[in-house]
Amino acid sequence: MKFILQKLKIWSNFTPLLILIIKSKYMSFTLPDLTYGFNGLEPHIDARTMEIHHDLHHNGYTNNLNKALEGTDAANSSIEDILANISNHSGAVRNNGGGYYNHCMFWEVMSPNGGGEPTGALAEDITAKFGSFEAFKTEFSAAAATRFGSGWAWLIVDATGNLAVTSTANQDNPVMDIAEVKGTPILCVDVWEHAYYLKYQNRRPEYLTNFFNVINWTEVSKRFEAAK
Ligand code: MN3
Repeated sequence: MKFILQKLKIWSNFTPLLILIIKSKYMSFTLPDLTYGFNGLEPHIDARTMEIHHDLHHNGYTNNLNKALEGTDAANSSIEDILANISNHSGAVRNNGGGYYNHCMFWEVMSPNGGGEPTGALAEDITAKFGSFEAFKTEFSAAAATRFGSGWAWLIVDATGNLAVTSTANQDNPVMDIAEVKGTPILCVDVWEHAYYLKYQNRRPEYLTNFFNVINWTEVSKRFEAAK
């Protein structure tokens, strides 16, 4: 009996720790694995850039987001909910929450089998909105090329169901309540120098031309259908 009581006492001492471990397991964001190898997007995006970008940069945003949310009411929220109310959060949540979300999407809208042009309803909407796929490509690339400093370019579905091209600074995105142009992003490109500098140095437009060779239009179409 004494032995059992002792055992119970030992476990009860650990209870707060166990709760903390369980909580941290359930209430934290995790770095997603890439569904292709670091070299999967070669020669358009080089393996070393992908490795550093995913394992160091995206991992950093993920860990820092979890740290920034620790002990707050939002620790249990979805990333979309956090971003939609970002004006109520700290700068650390804004930067790292954006960084977390944006990169999760970025990996998915690229593929080793990517490139070409979209088909179906998305292709029709792009032509209706921009005039042609080429005209869309020009507008999207210009938004990405002219974003001063670090940021992202986006193709979004806005509140009225229309496509729009936009860009944001730093790790901001169109999901955030503070965004100048809000909507549901269906395609994004990272124009931080860490996304292209090893291979392209200061030649951002060349990186953007090559980005079009890896766009996963199947995934973009899926996001388009869900957002409509
Ligand atoms: Mn990045």
